[in-house]
Amino acid sequence: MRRNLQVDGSRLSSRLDALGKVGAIAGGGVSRLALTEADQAGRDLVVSWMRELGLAVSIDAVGNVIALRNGKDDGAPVMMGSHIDTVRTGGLYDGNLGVLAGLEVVASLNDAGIITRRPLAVAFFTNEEGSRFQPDMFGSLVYTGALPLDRALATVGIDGAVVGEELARIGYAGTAAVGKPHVHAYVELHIEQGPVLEEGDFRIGAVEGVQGISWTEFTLGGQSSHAGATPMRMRHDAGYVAAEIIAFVRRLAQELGGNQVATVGLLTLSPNLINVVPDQAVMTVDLRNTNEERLKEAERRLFAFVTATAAAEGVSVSHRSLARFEPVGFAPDLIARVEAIAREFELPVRRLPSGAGHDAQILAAVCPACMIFVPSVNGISHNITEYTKPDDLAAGANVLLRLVTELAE
Ligand code: HGY
Ligand code: MN
Ligand code: MN
Repeated sequence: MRRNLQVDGSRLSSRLDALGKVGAIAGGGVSRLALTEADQAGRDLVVSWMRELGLAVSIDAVGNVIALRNGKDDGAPVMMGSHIDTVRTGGLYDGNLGVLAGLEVVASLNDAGIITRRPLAVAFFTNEEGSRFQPDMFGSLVYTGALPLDRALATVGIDGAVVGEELARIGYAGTAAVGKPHVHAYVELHIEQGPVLEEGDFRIGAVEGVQGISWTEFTLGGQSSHAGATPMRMRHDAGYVAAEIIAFVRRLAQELGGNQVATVGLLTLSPNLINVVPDQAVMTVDLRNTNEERLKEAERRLFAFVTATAAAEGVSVSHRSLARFEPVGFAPDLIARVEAIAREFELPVRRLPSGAGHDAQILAAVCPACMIFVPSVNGISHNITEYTKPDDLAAGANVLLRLVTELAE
């Protein structure tokens, strides 16, 4: 294998820019929520590139797309992948980099006339973000058998859409089987989405694993009443309880410290009118920690606070878990290889945990898996100003190329 093989960074950047035009929103960002028309258009574009590169494309029953490059031998492929669905205020790189860098690795090997011993695969998994349909890492959970297909297809989104119907509508209700993963090893290149690499002037992150994730939806039931005529002593104000919870989760993260983070990202009041005391609030709480025991402590404190605050206001509470993942560690030998390859390429590298969830944490249950991070400028992501420098995109893709070709021999 030619050890000095490099990717074509400008070809990678031009594909990222082209995909970034699909579902483009004002200000330079992207909105391609899972299984929307914009997601369909993004899928169609990436599948066309996969076919242009001579890959055999398969679509499974939950819309995961896996493109295969034959090796000299048969057997399980070395897989590169990520996702191409985005949040509503998405950027050009979250997920897209891992998929398009996989295609760039294939294109570079094609240009060099190199056939690896093991087959290679480039995948994008359905609905990694989990914004429209929960849980996140949805497609890779089904692919690995961790989420039953029938439950996945019946999942109802925040807009009332049903996964199975949306897959059929956009033409990605595939026939390839799910729950039978066939992967020798999985490598995901991804932007860090936080400030750690940039703050330390590192160019590559050798990701140790992914922190635990706890997503809960609370439905608070109060009593609508007149904003002017109802004395404060008579109120059962669901909006007030929601506001107390929002302030509490910030304090909770500060009190627990360390890696603890806490977010209320979704809040819907009804009837949501200026002169009516809200009778219902639906809200989500996202808690994360690298330490499972601390994450459980955070959940315990949250539920105790919600119960007491709602009871004091005479407001009812119901809740449902939308996602729950324990922290995951990646394959130690692969983490070490990411670090060593970066050093060989004279790229400043450090180990770090991932703050965001990724498909790699799900694949890690069925094969050796790892991630390569590249810096996010200003540590910003899930924001239309998300940016990673072209040289860093290429550097990450070169580390991916080297590691994947090693694993494929
Ligand atoms: O929420 C996450 O960590 C990922 O963006 N799905
Ligand atoms: Mn992502
Ligand atoms: Mn994301």
